[in-house]
Amino acid sequence: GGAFEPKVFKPEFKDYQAVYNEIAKLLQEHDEYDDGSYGPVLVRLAWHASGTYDKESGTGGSNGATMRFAPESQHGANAGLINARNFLEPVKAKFPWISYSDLWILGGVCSIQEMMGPKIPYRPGRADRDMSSCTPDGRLPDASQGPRHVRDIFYRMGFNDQEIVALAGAHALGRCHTQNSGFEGPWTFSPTVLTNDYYKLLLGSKWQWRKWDGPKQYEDKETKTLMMLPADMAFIEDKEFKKTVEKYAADNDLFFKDFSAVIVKLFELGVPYTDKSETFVFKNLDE
Ligand code: CCH
Repeated sequence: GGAFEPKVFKPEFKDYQAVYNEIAKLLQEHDEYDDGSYGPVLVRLAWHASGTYDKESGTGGSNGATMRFAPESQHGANAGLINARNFLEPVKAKFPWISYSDLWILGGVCSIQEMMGPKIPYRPGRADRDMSSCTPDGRLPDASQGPRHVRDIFYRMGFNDQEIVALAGAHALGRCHTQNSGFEGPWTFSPTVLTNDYYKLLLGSKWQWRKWDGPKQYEDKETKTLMMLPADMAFIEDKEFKKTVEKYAADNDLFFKDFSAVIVKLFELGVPYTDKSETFVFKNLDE
């Protein structure tokens, strides 16, 4: 190039690994949140950024990070995700070259791996967009509904029944908060470690309606400390879904393999990759 050509910073694997390491370090440091980790809410941010995708129109998806803006930030489904977005702000300040859209997905990838989940291959290439690309309300699933609604929502993104059930295993992580969704409680006893426990509990526990003033949700009869949403129960009410629940309950390796594949697909919906896009597999902090 000529003497006056501006030097463009081209981030490589090591640069993205540095961002990963920074997020992982902050996850360890900020153990004051919820069950000791921001990991679950970071996974939820990456999912809600991606899950607005509509395959017919090609709109929505993680490319754009439009949840930074109203009206999308104010959609009921996104309540509480400000905590995840704020958590990542210091990372954005330290690595200003990464787009918010790539950063939010990297936050999800890092959290899954650091919460003992499988490797999640990561491809950067998302560009931030302005508020004119905000998606309409109603694209994310409604927890009070059943199998029909769950299928409508996930078929719109391009997923099949097996993939829908594999994605739902993420509810091994985190909890519901009355101040966000109205629902309350965790799905599993170890909400900061990814396992196939969600499926095991769906099949193995007795579920009854919780008696309370809040929205209709289930509690486990034995300890009354765990919960399921009506939309979670869809996976054992429906015969086709239930077959896949049984497979994952019996085989954690199979769940990890399928979960990794399907979450990569979710995170890449609508992202305009080129032939030159590289895929990175990050080292965990303790590797
Ligand atoms: Fe979810 N989820 N989710 N979910 N979700 C909630 C919390 C988490 C539904 C409803 C809810 C996926 C699918 C569905 C996470 C990951 C995924 C909450 C509580 C509701 C309600 C929010 C609150 O109160 O803070 C419904 C309905 C569906 C599908 O039908 C998928 C897919 C994923 C990821 C792959 C994670 C993680 C959480 C915990 C967040 C936290 O703050 O702990």
